[in-house]
Formats: sequence, structure tokens, C-alpha cells
Amino acid sequence: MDSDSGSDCGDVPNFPRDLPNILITGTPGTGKTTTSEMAAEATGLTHINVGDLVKAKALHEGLDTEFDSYILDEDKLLDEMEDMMKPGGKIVDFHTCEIFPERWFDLVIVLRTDNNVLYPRLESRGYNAKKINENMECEIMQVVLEDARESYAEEIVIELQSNSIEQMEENVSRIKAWKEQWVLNNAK
Ligand code: DAT
Repeated sequence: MDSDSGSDCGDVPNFPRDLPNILITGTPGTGKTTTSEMAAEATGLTHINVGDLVKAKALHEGLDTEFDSYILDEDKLLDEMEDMMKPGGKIVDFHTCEIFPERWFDLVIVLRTDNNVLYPRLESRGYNAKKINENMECEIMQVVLEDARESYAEEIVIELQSNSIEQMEENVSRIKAWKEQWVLNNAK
């Protein structure tokens, strides 16, 4: 793992940027991609769908057939993303949060979904039973939330409910307001 990855809670200096970087994370199915697309539209920031990037640039070590997902090549991914993150203005959408350098992000949003809502979302994606169970357990055990809290400063990690369209719209409004405030606070 990269020596300055998010899992290090040490004194990591942020590099200056004109626009903030936001990480939107959570268990698969909680609404990361939909929320990120809407938030990018609302804020003018650029959405980076990390799963798509991994596939498009082959930043993986092949397919894990048991879970039907790619085995990430973290070093390749971080190298690919470093220059994208430097100027700021990115909304990064990924189900894992602890692999990234802490200094990349100004805000980390963890989306949460109730079990009875998440299950049918995962089913309708055609996931196999093993993958559905793994993801349900991940959400029930709050794995992503705990990883985010261990990897980033407490004050930048925000948990948001994502069960309904109304909540998603509210989340996007909050992201937009937060971004506008960040720009005011960091104006040169
Ligand atoms: P993720 O990127 O976290 O895997 P997604 O954005 O692809 O999730 O959403 C999965 C499905 O659930 C998709 O059909 C949209 C729907 N969805 C996501 N968040 C929702 C919400 N808050 N309310 C209603 N539907 C939602």
C-alpha cells in the first residue's frame, strides 16, 4: 500500500487547490454513481467513476470469478489518479475509501441504505447470491463508514442516508451548498 494512503492518520499536508475534491463512498447499491452524477451536474465538479476507470485502463490483476469483480491494482490506480486529483474539482465515486491518500480529499461522504431497500437494489443488478450476501453484510457491519472514519479526519467524514429519491436530492443540495461554502472559504 502507498505510504501516504488514507489509512495513515498522521500529519498529512493538503496541497493547495482552487476547487475541492470530494469522495463519495459506500457499499455497492447505496447510490454513489447516481448521486455523484447529480452532484457533478449541480456543482460543475468532474465525476470520476473509479470502477469504470479500473476497467477502461486495466488497472487490475484480473477477475475474481468467485465474487465476479476485478482485483484492483492499487499502485496503478493511485498513479493514474494522482495528476487528476492535483488541481481539485473532482467527485470520486468508489466503494472502497481507505486506499486513497488522505490529502486528496476535502470531504468524504459515506452513503447508507437500509437493508430492506438495499437488498432489492442488489438483486435487480443481477448479482449472484454470494455477492449480494457479501454486500449486505458490508452494509450491516458499517464497514465503509468505519474505514472512512479510520482513514480521514473526523470532521470531513459525513454519513448520509440514501434510501429514497428525496434523500438523494437533499444529499445533492447539501453537497452543492458545501462546495459553494468551500470556494468562499478558500478564495484567493
Ligand atoms: P452505487 O454506485 O452505490 O453502486 P447506484 O448509484 O448505481 O449505486 O444505484 C443503484 C441503483 O439504486 C440504481 O438503480 C439507482 C438506485 N438508487 C440509488 N440511490 C437511490 C436513492 N437514494 N433512492 C432511490 N433509488 C436509488
